[in-house]
Amino acid sequence: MKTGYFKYCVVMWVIWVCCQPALAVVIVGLNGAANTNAPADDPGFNRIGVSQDDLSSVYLGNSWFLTANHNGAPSTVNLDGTNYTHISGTWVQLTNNVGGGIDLAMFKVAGDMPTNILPIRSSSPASGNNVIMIGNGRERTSGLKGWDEYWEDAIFFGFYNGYTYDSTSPYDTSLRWGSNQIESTGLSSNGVTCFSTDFDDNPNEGQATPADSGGGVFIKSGDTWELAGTILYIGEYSGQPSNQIAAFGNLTYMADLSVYRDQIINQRSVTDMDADGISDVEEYIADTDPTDSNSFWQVESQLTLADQTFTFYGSTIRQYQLLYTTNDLADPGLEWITNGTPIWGAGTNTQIIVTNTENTVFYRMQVTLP
Ligand SMILES: [Ca+2]
Ligand SMILES: [Ca+2]
Ligand SMILES: [Ca+2]
Repeated sequence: MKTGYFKYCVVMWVIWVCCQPALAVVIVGLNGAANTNAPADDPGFNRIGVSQDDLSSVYLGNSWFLTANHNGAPSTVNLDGTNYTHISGTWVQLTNNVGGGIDLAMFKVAGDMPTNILPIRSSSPASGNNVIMIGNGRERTSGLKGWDEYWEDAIFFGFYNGYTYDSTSPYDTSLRWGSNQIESTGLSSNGVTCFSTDFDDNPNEGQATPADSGGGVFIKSGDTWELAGTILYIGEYSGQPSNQIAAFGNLTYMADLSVYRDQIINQRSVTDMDADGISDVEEYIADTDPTDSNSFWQVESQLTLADQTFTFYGSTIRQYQLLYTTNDLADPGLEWITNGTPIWGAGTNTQIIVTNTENTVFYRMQVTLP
């Protein structure tokens, strides 16, 4: 068996076993299209993010996502029906115990995110543990098929059996869950500590397919579902047509997140990556660099008898609104009033000039996403 390495990775294959009628309760049809809604005992179906390129990730909390490093940084992520923008510069590759980069990465998005924090498993799972894997992988298109030992279509009984992926371009993908049991633990794949599952002909059994990389693997501990793994690679048979078939006996490799748990939790707690006092989300709104402590938004003002001139670096993709008040700043009824309409930033020396007719007036500048 060889270990395939795919720059995209998982659809969950749903297996129908016709001699077990009880399975009809959980499997909707023969075409593999089921399991696109959360299972009754939901480990976190709505925590799986889908990038603009249909790649998978998991929302950890505090605006941070975890994914496969080989997915690359997304521009947007859809989570539970809402699109969020990746905050440029927040992509962080995780490392092994000697500081080398591994195939896991975290990134942050802007927007009003769910506040609950996803529990991460603290110990390596054991062989036989039940898992639920969820990813936005490629659809399967065939019913159960058989191939001979040369991977030609079998006439009667297959030497290999399984399903073919959707081969249209662009590929169809779906967010889907599948179940499985852990086969092996303590594996090292591309320098990542992994565990694996084996694709068997069982109801709801899942196997990763392209675009599932970065998807989540959950294990229930007591009453709590914990994130235990990140889907990374597929193991195919030697000679198997690469990246086209999910055959029984194929493997899915998942990063064992208990090994990287401290690193993930530390990164998830970061709100101001460059420690310049301006949070990453505020820097995104101001279009400044969240990884450069010398980059943050500030306004200079110049007062003359007639005019006030406010000068600042204004991003050309952000708008700026001056507000003022004649209240005392300690006034509980303090009210900020807009001065004119928002202007677009114009780079260095963006200016707003006002002619003041008040005895006492306070100003405030606001930067907004257009
Ligand atoms: Ca299995
Ligand atoms: Ca900052
Ligand atoms: Ca900064």
